[in-house]
Amino acid sequence: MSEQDLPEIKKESLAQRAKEYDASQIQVLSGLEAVRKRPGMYIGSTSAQGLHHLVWEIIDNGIDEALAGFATEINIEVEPDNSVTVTDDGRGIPVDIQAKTGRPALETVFNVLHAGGKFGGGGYKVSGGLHGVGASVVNALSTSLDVEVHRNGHRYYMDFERGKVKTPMKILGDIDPQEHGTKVHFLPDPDIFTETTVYDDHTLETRIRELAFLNKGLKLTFTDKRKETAEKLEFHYVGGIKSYVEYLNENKDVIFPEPIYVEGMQNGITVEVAIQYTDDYHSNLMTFANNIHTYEGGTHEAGFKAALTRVINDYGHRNNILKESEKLSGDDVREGMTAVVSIKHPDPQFEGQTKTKLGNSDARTVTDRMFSEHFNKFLLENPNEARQIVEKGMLASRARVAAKRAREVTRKKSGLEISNLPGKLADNSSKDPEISELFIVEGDSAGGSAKEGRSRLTQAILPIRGKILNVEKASMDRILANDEIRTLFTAMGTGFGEDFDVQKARYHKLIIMTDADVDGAHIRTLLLTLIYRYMRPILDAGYVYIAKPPLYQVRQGKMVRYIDSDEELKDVMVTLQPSPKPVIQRYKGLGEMDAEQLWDTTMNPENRRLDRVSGDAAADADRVFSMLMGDKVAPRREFIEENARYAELDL
Ligand code: TSJ
Repeated sequence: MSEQDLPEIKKESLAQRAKEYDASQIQVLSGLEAVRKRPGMYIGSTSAQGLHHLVWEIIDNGIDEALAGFATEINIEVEPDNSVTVTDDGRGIPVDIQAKTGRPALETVFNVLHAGGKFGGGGYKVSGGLHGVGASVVNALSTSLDVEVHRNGHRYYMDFERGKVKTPMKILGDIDPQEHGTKVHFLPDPDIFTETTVYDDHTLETRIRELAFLNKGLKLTFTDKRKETAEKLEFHYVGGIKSYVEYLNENKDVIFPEPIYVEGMQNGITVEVAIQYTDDYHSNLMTFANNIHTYEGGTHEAGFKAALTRVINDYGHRNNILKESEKLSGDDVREGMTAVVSIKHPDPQFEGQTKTKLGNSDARTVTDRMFSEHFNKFLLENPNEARQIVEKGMLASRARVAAKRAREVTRKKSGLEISNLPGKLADNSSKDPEISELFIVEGDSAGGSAKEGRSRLTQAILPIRGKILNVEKASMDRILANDEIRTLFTAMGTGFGEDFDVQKARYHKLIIMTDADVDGAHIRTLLLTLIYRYMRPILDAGYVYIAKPPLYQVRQGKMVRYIDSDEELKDVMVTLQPSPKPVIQRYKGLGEMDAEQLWDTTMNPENRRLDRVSGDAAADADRVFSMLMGDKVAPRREFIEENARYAELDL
């Protein structure tokens, strides 16, 4: 039937259709161009973090399908070319033609901005990255993306190039009508991700494991096909965050064998809490909202903390374990505690420096009520455990009072006042913390070069000599007596212990600059342990960074890439086209660089690379620190044996 044969009215609607189609296509293109023009606005940055964000965005779609009750498994595979395949066993993305655009829903999901979650109505979208955008952003930032949907007894296929349709949706063949699912495969665009297009297996594995803990019953698998002996790792926890707490406490001595676990829902908000005490002096509290790690805490965390403190004090008083006049502080009742709080909110508000602080006030009340009711019941039903928890808090309280008294006596001697700035520190001239950076530099030689090469206005240098004190098992007194550590606290200006105040930070960037070898890694771990245990708020505020002096620079025309390993260099050289000829430069260790080289490669904000220590690593860090620095010998030996191979490679 040609257009001429159509009745008048239909012709009009066809013309209308065509117009609407054109309009929607223009929207599509301008939307995707906006993403390619300012990728940072949509995925945070185009660094390694942004590269990984693409995977999280795609996985989120599968998790939504699982939370809606339709998918049970998500498989993630990294291909040898650093492209990624994600598969779920959900209903399959809808493929019907939409009235509004005249295009298949599948196409719209991938090339219209903010299309995610618009279909199907009902069930709210719970996961979703910081930016709440989805598949179309990933598509716009990929050189190629292909998708296969199993639905209605057919295998549907389509693909894209840099966000634009290459092969329109077609049917590849028929399948059993019972089969269903979605498979997405994408290759990140090196023109966008100029720093690196290489996925980090550890980052992927850690987050995928975490997602499995946070979504109990959901099975996630991870296969890194770049490895010769690629094994399929399976993460599936029926216990959810209760299993997470057990995992976090694996290398610790616990006070009671089973974590306490609470789950409930109110006003559309789901709350889960798992908590277990150990004989540690530290506490490890991780909170999540809609699967996002809320490093900066927020209302759900405040509600949990308030409930914990109140319930323990009430119980102690009612059972005459605590005197009427005695009151345990929040820090007291959290000593030795490992806890995970995870809430799912229909409309989460993220605030704070790094948009990882939950702002919804209803999350506070619901978390407080839900946890306190259940925890109270637990204490009543388990008097032995209850007594141990209260008594542990009392011990902590006494130690804290004693430490405070000791600190007050030695306050003058402790020299933590800023007026007492240490001589080794080469301070910067600006007094504006927002633009001020403190470099902690390994070795006096690199320290000297850094002082000479820095921007004096914004960059302060603090050289440290070799290994600092391992704070994991040292008492507060010993830590405060350590010159190197005191110097760092004085320079930061934040105070120590209970007096710690992140608002007083004199620098909003603390940058650890150590050599890319085993010693450098050890010094970095010691510094991070110190920061993690005693300066945690600056970590949560996103102030802590690791400088990444490159091993190589590869230049080809206008393109400049910094390379961290021989392996990566090989990979990159293979992918580069024959002309113009790439130029490779090898960098030496920090100590061997002169002031200008150090500035050019590692300190100049224009072209340096910094890794923000987000605490992405912190969950793992707690486990690893406990293992490396703690009492239990067997897990440490295992860890060192397992990682010896990598340590040797570094030498
Ligand atoms: F697999 C995956 F993780 F890579 C992935 C899965 C990636 C993307 C972009 C989407 C999905 C996905 C989407 N899995 N399942 C769905 N489901 C839907 O989009 C869907 C299916 C049916 C209905 C319905 O109402 O019938 C509604 C929706 C939203």
